[in-house]
Amino acid sequence: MMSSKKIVLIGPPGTGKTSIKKTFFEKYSPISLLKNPLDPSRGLNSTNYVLLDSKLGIFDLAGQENDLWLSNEDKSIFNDSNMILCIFDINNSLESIIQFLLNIYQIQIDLNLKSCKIVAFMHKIDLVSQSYAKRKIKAICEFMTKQHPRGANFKIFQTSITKENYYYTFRVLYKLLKSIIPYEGIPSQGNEMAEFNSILCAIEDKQIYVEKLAVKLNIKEERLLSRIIDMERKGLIKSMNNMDAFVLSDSAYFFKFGLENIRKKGDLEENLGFDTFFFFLILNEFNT
Ligand SMILES: Nc1nc2c(ncn2[C@@H]2O[C@H](COP(=O)(O)OP(=O)(O)O)[C@@H](O)[C@H]2O)c(=O)[nH]1
Ligand SMILES: [Mg+2]
Repeated sequence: MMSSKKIVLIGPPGTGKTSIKKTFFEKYSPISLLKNPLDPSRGLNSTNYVLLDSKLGIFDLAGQENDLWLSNEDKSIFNDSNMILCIFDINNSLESIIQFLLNIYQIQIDLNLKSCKIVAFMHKIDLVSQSYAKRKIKAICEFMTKQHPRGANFKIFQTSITKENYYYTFRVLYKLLKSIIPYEGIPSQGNEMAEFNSILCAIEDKQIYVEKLAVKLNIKEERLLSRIIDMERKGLIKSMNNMDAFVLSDSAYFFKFGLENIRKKGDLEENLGFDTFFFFLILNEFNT
């Protein structure tokens, strides 16, 4: 039996809810999401994903209709949610962020969502200085813990889908996902995953030459090619015209960039990165 989990994404219009969902869960290019904004979403867009033995429903609530979701009639949208992820633009006003969070806490009480986690993302962190972000987050945390006692286990993160922040943001998501779905370590298909991981690590440029890479990894070209085709299916790689050349997808490239930076600094256990990669890889849209 698959367990079902529900995450609701909510926040003011234009904060990046749909971009986060599309790039991390569906491997859309973060570069094009940043360059060519999506049409503003309307209403409710829910998508089902499979993650290990769980079904994961992600409900993307369009910001334009917040008054509706937060009003009495439509609050039912939050029923049975395991997590409410409030996504703000770091430049949203402090007052509006706090008011929004208080509304969400009120919904949690009204609907008796006892085990539902409430998390805030201060998104587009790339647009501000670190000290600005730090001060703002401190102010929010102080309000939520001191002036508003229910917020004692309130969690808040700095996020962005830009190259410099992509890996960190996914790691935040990965930890949140792990906290709501049953997970007992990488399952048996882990060997295949390890192979994907070493392929990803071995790619030096954005371009991939199968022949060269096969030599480097000391595996047969045929085998490498079939792995690459699997990776393409997972959105990590894109093939060029005739299967001779491949490129990493933008999302995989950003992910790898962050992972390597952390490895360079030497403060990452090999396995931690692999675990994150594993989650990044296995998030698949579930077509019904
Ligand atoms: N600077 C910056 N812009 C972002 C980021 N994420 C999304 N955006 C932009 O924010 C705008 C709104 O994004 P969208 O996902 O449609 O927001 P939604 O209305 O909350 O679903 C788009 O122009 C995106 O390119 C980010 O991390 N940094
Ligand atoms: Mg949207």
